[in-house]
Amino acid sequence: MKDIRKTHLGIVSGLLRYTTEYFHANGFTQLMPVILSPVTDPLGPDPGSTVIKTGEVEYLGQRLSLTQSMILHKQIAIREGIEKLFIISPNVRLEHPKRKETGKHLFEFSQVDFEIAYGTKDDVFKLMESFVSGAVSHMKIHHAEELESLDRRLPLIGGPFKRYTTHELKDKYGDDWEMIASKETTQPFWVLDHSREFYDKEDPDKPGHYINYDMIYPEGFCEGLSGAEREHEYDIIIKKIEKHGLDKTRYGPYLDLAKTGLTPSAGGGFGVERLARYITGAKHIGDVQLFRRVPGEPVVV
Ligand code: ASN
Repeated sequence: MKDIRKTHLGIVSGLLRYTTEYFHANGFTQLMPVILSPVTDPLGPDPGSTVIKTGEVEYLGQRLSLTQSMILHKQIAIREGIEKLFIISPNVRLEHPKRKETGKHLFEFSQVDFEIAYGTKDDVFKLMESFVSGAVSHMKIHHAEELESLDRRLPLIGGPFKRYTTHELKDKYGDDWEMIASKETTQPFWVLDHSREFYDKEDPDKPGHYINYDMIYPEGFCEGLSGAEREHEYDIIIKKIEKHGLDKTRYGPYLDLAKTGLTPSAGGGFGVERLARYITGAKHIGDVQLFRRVPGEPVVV
């Protein structure tokens, strides 16, 4: 194996260890992932998405989807009474081959998905600002030689991160706001108010605005986390599913539970490989995977 590949994998391993310890130390229960389920994240509507189709398996007469994210399962777990949870979960998103060029897309990756019962966006911001700042300093101390061999001079970071809205960044930088704003800074930042999936909460005081957020890595590494405060009221969820033109029958088991009451929560998820790419400075995200899953590249093993 090439030395550089080994170095990347050593850093991924260090990040997994740091992540697991961080969430445990903060009182989160680690859950096992599910890979097949009748319900999964619709990942939209999102005009920017290039997911071609949802992976599906027919098994004993049931149509099961491959997990695109565990968001709906997180809401169900919170409803079951688990107050703070996280999962390192394989996500399959069958992206268009043109995504190979972005350097940040994979069609199979691992997401650290977490959720906090009765949490707010500020709880998530605090948790993640301390997580990312801690990850950077941890890696600089404990993986100094590897970072040196990659010639990665990783700037230290600290919270609180700046907060913007999608609207102000679009007005300032145009449609390519994410890349331009990311390249202009050495510090991660938050971008609030994205019009997207039904499970992200619409601001009751400002219809058409959303209490959701992305965390953007600096230096051109772009989006690393997305999350939100959640819709938990059945009537609102149904209205949004209808408005988005989604097939209600695909969400049957989730909706049955929502009808009997979901618990308010907030959370988010970040890709392990995107975090590793930012830490290592890898040119392409596929370089931090041992078994590459890059859209448009044949799968070797
Ligand atoms: N994990 C994200 C969340 O918690 C959802 C996603 O990955 N699409 O909101």
